[in-house]
Amino acid sequence: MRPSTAPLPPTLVVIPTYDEREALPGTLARLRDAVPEAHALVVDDSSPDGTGEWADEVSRRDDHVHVLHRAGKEGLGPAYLAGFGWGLEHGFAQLVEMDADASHRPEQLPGLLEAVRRGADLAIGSRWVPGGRVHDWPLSRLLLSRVANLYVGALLGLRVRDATAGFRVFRAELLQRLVAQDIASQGYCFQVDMTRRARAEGAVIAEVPIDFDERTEGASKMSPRIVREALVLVTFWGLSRGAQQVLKVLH
Ligand SMILES: Nc1nc2c(ncn2[C@@H]2O[C@H](COP(=O)(O)OP(=O)(O)OP(=O)(O)O)[C@@H](O)[C@H]2O)c(=O)[nH]1
Ligand SMILES: [Mg+2]
Repeated sequence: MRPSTAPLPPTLVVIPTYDEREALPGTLARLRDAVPEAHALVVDDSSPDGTGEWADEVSRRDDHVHVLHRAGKEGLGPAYLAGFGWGLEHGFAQLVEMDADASHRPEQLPGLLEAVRRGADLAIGSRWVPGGRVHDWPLSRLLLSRVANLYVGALLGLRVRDATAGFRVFRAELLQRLVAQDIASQGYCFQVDMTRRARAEGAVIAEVPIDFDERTEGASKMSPRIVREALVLVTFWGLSRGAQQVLKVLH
């Protein structure tokens, strides 16, 4: 897909961080090069390693970089919701989710933005559509992501190959409707939850193939607790969906 030359609608890239002092500088520099018109909002949960203070310093010399400080580590979902709230208040027309650890290539953001320009309300950078790739993941992580996505697909019928993906662009109008709902999920299933709610809103969802790189700096925040939360919530959502379908047939 060739990116358009039309001016970019006001765009905010929300980057949640917890102890990303090593990884964030490279990611931010690549983002500023790849899409210079876009603004970045670092949402830092008081990282002990000084990520937030470093981002403050950058924001003083770059008016396209902003920082939101939160009191403590509360998980990915609440950090994104805080960042989205800030972005919607400041009038951005599209809001991007991107990890700080360079697993998502900022150079591939124009492809996602182009999908929104062509009509998608939500563009998902997908590892599991043709052309999508994961580099340097151990077999265990590959299996976890594949199995999780097959499970989500079977239970929730989202018609999305990579429902746990964290590289996304939302049109502000859609996001406004989603954040008005009560979203409690914190870890991975936050992404599934947003996808499920976007489908329920009748949103146009596009999956764009991406290259996903294993992080080379800093430590993963993935934990058994996050996997458990996803398993329990996805199963619960699947059962409620099944029950609703049965009720519909009976009426
Ligand atoms: N603000 C905030 N950011 C978080 C929190 N947990 C994770 N993050 C950030 O969310 C992004 C994704 O987290 P990762 O640790 O890379 O998790 P992951 O990509 O699922 O796991 P890996 O593939 O192992 O890296 C990174 O930018 C993290 O710094 C949190 O509790 N608060
Ligand atoms: Mg990561």
